[in-house]
Amino acid sequence: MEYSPLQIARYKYEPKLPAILRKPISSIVTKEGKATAPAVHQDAIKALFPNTYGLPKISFEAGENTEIGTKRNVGVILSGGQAPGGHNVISGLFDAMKAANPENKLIGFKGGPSGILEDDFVEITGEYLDKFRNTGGFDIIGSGRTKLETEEQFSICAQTCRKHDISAIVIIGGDDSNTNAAVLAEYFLRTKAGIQVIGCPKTIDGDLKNESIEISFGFDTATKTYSELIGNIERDANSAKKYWHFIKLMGRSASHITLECALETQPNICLISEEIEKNGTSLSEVVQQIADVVAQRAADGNNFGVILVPEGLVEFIPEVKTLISELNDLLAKEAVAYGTLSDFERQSAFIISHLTAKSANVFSVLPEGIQKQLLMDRDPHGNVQVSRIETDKLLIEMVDKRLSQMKQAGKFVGKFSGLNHFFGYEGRCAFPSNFDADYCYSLGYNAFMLIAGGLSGYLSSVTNLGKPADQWKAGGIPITMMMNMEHRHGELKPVIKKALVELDGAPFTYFKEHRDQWARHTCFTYPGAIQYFGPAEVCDRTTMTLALELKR
Ligand code: FBP
Repeated sequence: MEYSPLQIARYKYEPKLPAILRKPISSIVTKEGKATAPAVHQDAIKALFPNTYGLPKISFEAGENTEIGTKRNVGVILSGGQAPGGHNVISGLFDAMKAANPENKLIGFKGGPSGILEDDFVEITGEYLDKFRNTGGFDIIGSGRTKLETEEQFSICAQTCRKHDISAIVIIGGDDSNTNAAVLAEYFLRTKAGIQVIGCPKTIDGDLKNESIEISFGFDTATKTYSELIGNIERDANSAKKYWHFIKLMGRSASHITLECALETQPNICLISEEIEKNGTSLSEVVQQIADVVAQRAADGNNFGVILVPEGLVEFIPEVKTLISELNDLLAKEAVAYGTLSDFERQSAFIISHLTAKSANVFSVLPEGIQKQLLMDRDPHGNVQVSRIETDKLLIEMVDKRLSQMKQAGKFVGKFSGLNHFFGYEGRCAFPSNFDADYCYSLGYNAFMLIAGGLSGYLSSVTNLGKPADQWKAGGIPITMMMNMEHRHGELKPVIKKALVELDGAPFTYFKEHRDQWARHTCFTYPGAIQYFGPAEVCDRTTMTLALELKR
């Protein structure tokens, strides 16, 4: 196998740990904080999690740890979409396990949660792991979107663990996977299975965060990768001065990625879904707002610009949101009848005849390509696959039409030529930035410390991230503390609350204060590529979102 020079250099990188975790492993002990409780719905959550409700927060301190050397086998699962740094979580976990007892074994379940159900595994040895240290991707064991949620699945998990003599599982995933980790932890305690469960906060989307989790891993690298590309496009736009670039960015529901990229690159327009929903802005109004900026810049002689669009936008535009929810119900209820329709003309007529008049109207005016995308299969969680809806193209088409009308009315004198881009998969497997490499390694190392402390139902937590790594604080947060009850597919369920962009938060406030200036003038900034070697102020810099949030 051939390795690139950067790969070889990154294998040698030594991730930084918080000071407490740099001590000899047998001289670190857990310290219990105060008992915790979720912010809302305490009674309902307590009833569902009698064994893991109200657990204390955990930190670490110096002390003699006589239990750490107990021989353990641990299982690890990567769940959901790729995020840079996953390999380092596994490296940190492995190194802590081996430091505690060289006989400890790490079993990686392959292809996501289905790996544990099908007992598809690989033993992670030092030699196997070394090819993945500090590199992007999840290819060390693969990932998947199977949900671990039924008692039958939990019982199979217990059987697989017993077969390998596994006493703890680490689940590396987003909000849904960690919710399921908490349910699994509760099941193992209730059935006295003797298996601990620890979660790690992963997702490029940045929507798994709260007071105790400052950032999910992967957000830092993914946004830096997209910002580099956006900056390059801005420079091209400013050089050629002839295109309007519409750039759709991943992030499913939340607009954190789009907002961070806007803070880094200062585009002319950046749409934030959460604001559009709050203001009840219609699709037609969004189009008008964009057309107005294009017209203003054209009046100044600038027939070019850059617009950032979050991939989840359509789900936040009120009339499209209602349409999607009607379509979800309709496609579920009428699956059989709908399945017999052979071509799009018939499918579309069937859909229109079953929607409310308002939604039928919204559906009818959408371009056929978008109509088809809205009817595509849902993901295993029942969500529309927003990454496959070409909102960028939709907006270009609609803005173009609106500008033609404005031209006729003498309100637009200029040219409009739109180009579309979608950045998503480009950033999910990038070499982790130093921040993500260090953060992930710490999360994994820390996950083992929680296991060694006999804990279950906890999320590995590393905070104080605005400071250099040696000042980071390591610990564990009971997952039940982050839960609330939400309606999911018609049922009230305990879930970790998804963190959307807060419109009174520091990152959005900063953006709001500057966006008018960025719209009219050309204030592009060019972040350039992620730097892995060089001065700390360049290489270890975290996101503006985190910096602004932690400054408050
Ligand atoms: P997770 O929530 O599992 O971390 O995945 C995030 C994400 O990258 C979203 O931004 C995107 O909408 C989705 O995954 C794409 O899913 P897929 O990888 O299945 O195409």
